[in-house]
Amino acid sequence: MPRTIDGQLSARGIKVAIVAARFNAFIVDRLVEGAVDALTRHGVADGDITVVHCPGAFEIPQVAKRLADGGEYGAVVCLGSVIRGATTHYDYVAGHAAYGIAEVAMSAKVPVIFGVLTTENIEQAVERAGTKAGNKGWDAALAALEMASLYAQLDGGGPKR
Ligand code: INI
Repeated sequence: MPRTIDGQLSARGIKVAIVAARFNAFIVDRLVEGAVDALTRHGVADGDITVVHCPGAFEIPQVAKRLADGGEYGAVVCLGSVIRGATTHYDYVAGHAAYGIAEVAMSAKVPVIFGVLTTENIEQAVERAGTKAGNKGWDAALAALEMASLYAQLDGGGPKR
């Protein structure tokens, strides 16, 4: 039997930061609700969750970097919503958010999770923010717990508590 390493989804004691863009807040607020619900249902205390708001998805990477490097949080969840119909500079905003978060994630010691919706229209965003396609904030929060647990095993220490 090969040795396998899997992250667990229970994370009592972990501190989680959520970076949430205020742009398209009617969508992003639903993602934040989903993320907080997922975290608390899996054992994260309310008081161990911090939500940091920034203007838009473009600013998420710079805020996430500070939170990831600060040493206080065991995971950072990035939430936003970029809707193509709403802007001509969709590609710049969505691309920068994705590449920027990936860049932060690669150098951070803690997991930095991509929970930014990039959709063609408002309807697709609504579908992913708690209606027929689930809630991507919830999914991102679970990815954060799994990755924090995985890092703890791969790095040989416990998750940041
Ligand atoms: N920010 C978003 O988070 N989503 C969008 O759809 C969006 N649009 O459409 O432009 C958006 N723009 C703002 C951008 O993220 C920055 O906050 C702004 O350009 C200031 O740097």
